[in-house]
Amino acid sequence: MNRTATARTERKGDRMGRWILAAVAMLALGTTACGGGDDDNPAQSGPVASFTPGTASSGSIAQLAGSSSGTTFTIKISATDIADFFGAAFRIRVDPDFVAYQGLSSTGSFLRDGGVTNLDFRADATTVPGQVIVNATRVQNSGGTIPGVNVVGTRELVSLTFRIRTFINPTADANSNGIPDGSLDFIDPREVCDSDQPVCTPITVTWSAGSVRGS
Ligand SMILES: [Ca+2]
Repeated sequence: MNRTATARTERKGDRMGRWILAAVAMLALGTTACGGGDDDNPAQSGPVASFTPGTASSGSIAQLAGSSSGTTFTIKISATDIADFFGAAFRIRVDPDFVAYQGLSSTGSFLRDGGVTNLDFRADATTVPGQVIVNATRVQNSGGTIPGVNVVGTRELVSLTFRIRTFINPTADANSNGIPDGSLDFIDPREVCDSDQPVCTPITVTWSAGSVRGS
């Protein structure tokens, strides 16, 4: 170590000493050196989404948990013990100030069973602000030979991804618009159809929605 470097080290040591004294003084005063505790870790500074699922009882369509990362979360729209399931149409209402729709995935849908490709998966979140209008159905051919699916146990119909815009208390209505801020309620029109032709017979199901917290 040459003389210059030694001198620099000594000066650095002086600065460290002063910094420690300053820190001790702040502790003594009950203050903190960094007011935004997460400044050095942006990944932890924003809200994180936490989804609470619905209940997948027999004869239900329920929102179950998929993956989640930061503000983004995916819910699995799942059917449980429903015979001759041909298709479903429903809406999910969100509070648009708090929750934004991101996309639909049908990759894991039971409607694809048996290699059926006559399918129609759609989600429209722009026609009615705050409503995600979902269609997930097989499409019958002219011969009426495409069957419904006997759903045994709990299986995925589609996955929907959302993100939260801010911190959310799911049961609060902070913006006073009459919609709980973290709700993901199923709303009408909503229907599950069997494979009857030319007009399907509606299947009565229970609808079980979840909600999201941002904290
Ligand atoms: Ca609200």
